[in-house]
Amino acid sequence: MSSSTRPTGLIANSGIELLTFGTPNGHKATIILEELKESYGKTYTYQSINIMENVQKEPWFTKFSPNGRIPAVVDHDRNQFSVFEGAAILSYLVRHYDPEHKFSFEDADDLSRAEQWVAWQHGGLGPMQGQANHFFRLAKERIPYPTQRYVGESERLYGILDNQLKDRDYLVGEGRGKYSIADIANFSWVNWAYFAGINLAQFPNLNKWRLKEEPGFKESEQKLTDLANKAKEQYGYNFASALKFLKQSFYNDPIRTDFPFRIREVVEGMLRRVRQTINQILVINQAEAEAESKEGYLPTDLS
Ligand SMILES: N[C@@H](CCC(=O)N[C@@H](CS)C(=O)NCC(=O)O)C(=O)O
Repeated sequence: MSSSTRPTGLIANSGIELLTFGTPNGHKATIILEELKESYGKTYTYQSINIMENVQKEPWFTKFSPNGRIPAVVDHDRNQFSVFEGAAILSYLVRHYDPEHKFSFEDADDLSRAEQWVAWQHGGLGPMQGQANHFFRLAKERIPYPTQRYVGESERLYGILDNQLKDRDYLVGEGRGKYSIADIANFSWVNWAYFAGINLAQFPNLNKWRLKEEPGFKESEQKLTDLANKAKEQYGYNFASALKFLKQSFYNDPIRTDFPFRIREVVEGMLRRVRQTINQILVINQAEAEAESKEGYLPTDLS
């Protein structure tokens, strides 16, 4: 990304300002803010904090998020009160801006259950799947022991989630459950299962789990597929040339973590991420990428 767009401080003076990036932890905050916008008209301002350019380590940012990680929110209407850590952000936003408990619960026991599943994601699923991402896909070396440990532990956790969703649509709430912050926290990670090498087909209840079945979702997905197929025909696309592109310009470049393998345009944040990624891909240094590939840096499954 060009340095002229690098954020240097807050940009809003009222409402919520979200400081985030297009990762699973980032999506948690974006999704709840999008839901509050849709339900209550609560708009928010966002800034994309490019974690590959270490914007999250700068003093102006760590003032709001001391751990130097995204996401963080700043509430300009409450004296710039700032919140870091996804779980705390979800709780803060529903406590202050979800008066009808649309994404949380009035009942103390259900509220506790929702908090338990958010905590479970925060302490288990997120960290373990994060490590699985690293060793399965991103590490410079393929090392079997940590790969099986973290992918395996993530799969165990998916099994727990799958079991909880047996006979219900959402993690918490009476009957088939009610969509809440518990689902938002966990969905954000399950949505990236493929990236950690986790095959969702093993988990039937998660496989069918959707954040929400938007009207027209399938139709719009089909439209995208049709467009892509037409484009392939038009340009004589073939799979081998795509692989070559990935090898040279993606897997061998530090920006590889941000490639949209599977674009689910659930929230605006994801759209931003896609645009950002396309910009990054355009500025790839081809020579460096080729040099790295000579050092045997490619994932073996793509060579
Ligand atoms: N427990 C935190 C984790 C936040 C986190 O790990 N953020 C990552 C992106 S997903 C980050 O900012 N990484 C950049 C870095 O570590 O410098 C949460 O759920 O919000």
